[in-house]
Amino acid sequence: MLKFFEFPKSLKNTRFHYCPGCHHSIAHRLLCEVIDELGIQDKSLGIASIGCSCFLYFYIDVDIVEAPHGRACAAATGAKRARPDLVVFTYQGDGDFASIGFNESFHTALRGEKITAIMINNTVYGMTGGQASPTTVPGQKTTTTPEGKDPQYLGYPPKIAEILATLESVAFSARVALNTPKRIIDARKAIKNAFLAQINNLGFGYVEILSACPINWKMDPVSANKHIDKLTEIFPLGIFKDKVSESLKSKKGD
Ligand SMILES: Cc1ncc(C[n+]2csc(CCOP(=O)(O)OP(=O)(O)O)c2C)c(N)n1
Ligand code: SF4
Repeated sequence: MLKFFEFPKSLKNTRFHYCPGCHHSIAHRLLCEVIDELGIQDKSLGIASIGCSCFLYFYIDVDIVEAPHGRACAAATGAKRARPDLVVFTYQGDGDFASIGFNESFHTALRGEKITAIMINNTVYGMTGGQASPTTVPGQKTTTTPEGKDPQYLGYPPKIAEILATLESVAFSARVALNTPKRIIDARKAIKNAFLAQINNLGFGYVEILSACPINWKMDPVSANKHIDKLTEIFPLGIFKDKVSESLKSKKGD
């Protein structure tokens, strides 16, 4: 019988602690599907961060190190330099990657470390109760912006995928979303290419995933999914840098 669907080998068969409608769990599954497809379970090292996904090791059956408070990319740098044979990835929220950890994240990309970084952008600090993060959008109500975020006071949200794409050392940079089946398929391809950037020694690989946080957005899961469409007006989906496809094309032309 032809099998279309199976439980990923590298995803642990356990219940997620995430809130109903949270996209972290979809992102975990896609990550595991890619790890399985590339056959890298035994040589993958994940670096977990602070935030709702800090218990990554409960769910993903690869070696995982915890490097909270924005230090995931720095820890990944050390691990990859010490063990270049490993496939090293970080899994971070926007609060972790783009706020407390922006310095580490940016400079790791700037140095072109051969790692893969996945950033879950849900526009808030989810774990701590929905405070504003740099990616909180203008007008968004959070626990620290109860009247709605005023960008004149707190700044406009940074477009991290586009910013990183400007760096020579970045081999792959994309922004994806998980609120429709087509977008989930595209997200999977982007995650795979961000790993191939590392595996083929091309440079830093980055995927930003627009993710629903229904509980802190104070929405039901369906409305939160629809809200992602609004977010794409501020954070456009797309592939902003892709040396992976370029290198595959040039290899075919050889
Ligand atoms: C030194 C320090 N700074 C900040 C915090 C608070 N803190 C815990 S999780 C977190 C960020 C979580 O937000 P995000 O990275 O967006 O992940 P999410 O929970 O939304 O998935 C922060 C700032 C802390 N615990 N310790
Ligand atoms: S608080 Fe938000 S990010 Fe955290 S588990 Fe709940 S829905 Fe997901």
